[in-house]
Amino acid sequence: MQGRPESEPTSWLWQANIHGEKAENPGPNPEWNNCPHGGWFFLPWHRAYILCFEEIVRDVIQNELDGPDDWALPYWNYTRVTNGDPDSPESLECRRLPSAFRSPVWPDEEGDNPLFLAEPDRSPGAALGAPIGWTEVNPYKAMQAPRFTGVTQFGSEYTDSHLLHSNGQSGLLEMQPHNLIHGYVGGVMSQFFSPRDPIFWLHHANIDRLWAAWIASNSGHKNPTDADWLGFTHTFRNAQGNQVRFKSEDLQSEEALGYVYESLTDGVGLKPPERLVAMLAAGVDPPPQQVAATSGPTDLGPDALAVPLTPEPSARAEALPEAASPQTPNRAILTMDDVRADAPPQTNYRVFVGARPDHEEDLDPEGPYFIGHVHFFGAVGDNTHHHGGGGLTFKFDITEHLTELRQLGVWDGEGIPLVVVTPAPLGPPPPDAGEEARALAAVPTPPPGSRPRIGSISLSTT
Ligand SMILES: [Cu+2]
Repeated sequence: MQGRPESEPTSWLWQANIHGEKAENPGPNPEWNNCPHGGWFFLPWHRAYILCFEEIVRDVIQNELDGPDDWALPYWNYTRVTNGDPDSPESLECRRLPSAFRSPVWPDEEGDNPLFLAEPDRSPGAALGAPIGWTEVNPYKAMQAPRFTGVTQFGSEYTDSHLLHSNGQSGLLEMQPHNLIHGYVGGVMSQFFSPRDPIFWLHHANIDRLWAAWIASNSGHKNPTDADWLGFTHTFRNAQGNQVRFKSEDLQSEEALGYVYESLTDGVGLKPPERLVAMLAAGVDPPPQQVAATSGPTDLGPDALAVPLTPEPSARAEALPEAASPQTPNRAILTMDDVRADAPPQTNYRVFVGARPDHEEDLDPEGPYFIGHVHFFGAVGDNTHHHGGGGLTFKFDITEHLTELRQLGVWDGEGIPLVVVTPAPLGPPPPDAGEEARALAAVPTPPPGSRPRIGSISLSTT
């Protein structure tokens, strides 16, 4: 497929272009640049996408390589945990970019491995096999979501156009582990032409499996019943290069589509400590009042960065402590707007509120200060054709979080707690990695010129 010309629908590049083109000024092909993110078509669209890709690969394997006719696309089970311990050697192994993708040569030491990409097309950490942190992949919150539709639900909120790429907010599964795996692998995977990296397809097979697992795990878990979702048509190409169309309605059962997963119960998340209370903010009504904000963009680096927010002079001093009280229905919402980078930053970031940046114990993703993640998937370089020139938006409902900080006595309700942003650390590289590699992998460092940044940060109350 990689040897076929880009003009052929069954070529590697055409297939990747369906998701997103690499060109700065993409051409007018209506079948390209179609990936839907931050909306409720994310799951059905990607299911049909990997199904057609699998059919094309199987056709090559069968007819050109004389291989098995039951070849199937594998899934990368980075959410797998053995013995209930995310830090066991086996669990860590599952969260490394698989070794078949990290070696420049085939197992017989010959030739170029077509599954391999060199830096900077992948992050240094992923390239070395340093595992992504469990905190970044645990799908528990998504898998427990009672409904499909809604920002704080499994599959994102009502979406009127499938061409909504990133203006909307990702549903829980799309956010984690999906977006954070894109950010961990980095390089090509952090951009909309991510399917050029072969690991893309195994990543999405696992996301697809988790959708099937969510449906199978609870009879109350249902796909949308709205005609706008059910009736939406997704267009792809089959192994003969012909157009094939699927309605979301016809993409609800993997068995009906002719495939099953080895397991729908392996790697579906572990209950995190009770205090992980911050969540994506749903549509907020009435419109929130801003109580504090940054005055300019915040550039992120390799170190924990404290971002002070300046109080809004017109805001009532009691607005924030009122919201952070179990006795009032008011909410406190932290919003990060225009999150973007000029080149792949090769790391995800963790966000804390109320933490002391120089106290490592405060920067614990299971501690009371952690509120969530920011990533740069689809907001790298010139993405104007994808989301109107703006970067990504993240909203966190930190109401319960602030209430807990008051109860713990680390915030007195006066003043604005510090926002602290720090790169998400990776686990130890494989034992055979060199000393230099270990040092490199331990602290993810955005490459010079990548300039990951948050355009503005604001704190609002309802
Ligand atoms: Cu993806």
